Amino acid sequence: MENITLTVGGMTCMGCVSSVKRVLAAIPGIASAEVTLQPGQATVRYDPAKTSRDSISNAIRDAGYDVA
Ligand SMILES: [Cu+2]
Repeated sequence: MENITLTVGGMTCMGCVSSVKRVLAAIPGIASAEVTLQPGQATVRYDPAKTSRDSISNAIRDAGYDVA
């Protein structure tokens, strides 16, 4: 398992946080995900054999948010 913290831009309310959490929960290989609004971050624990930092970042972007 690996841990990453991504800086997520564009989240403005707890609804956005819930949306990002939902997106992360749907990705196979993610063991746990914590999303915060202030600061806008997603901390993710994942299995690198099943997913990657790029895949996770792109899934968040597809949902309409920015990942640094
Ligand atoms: Cu929102």
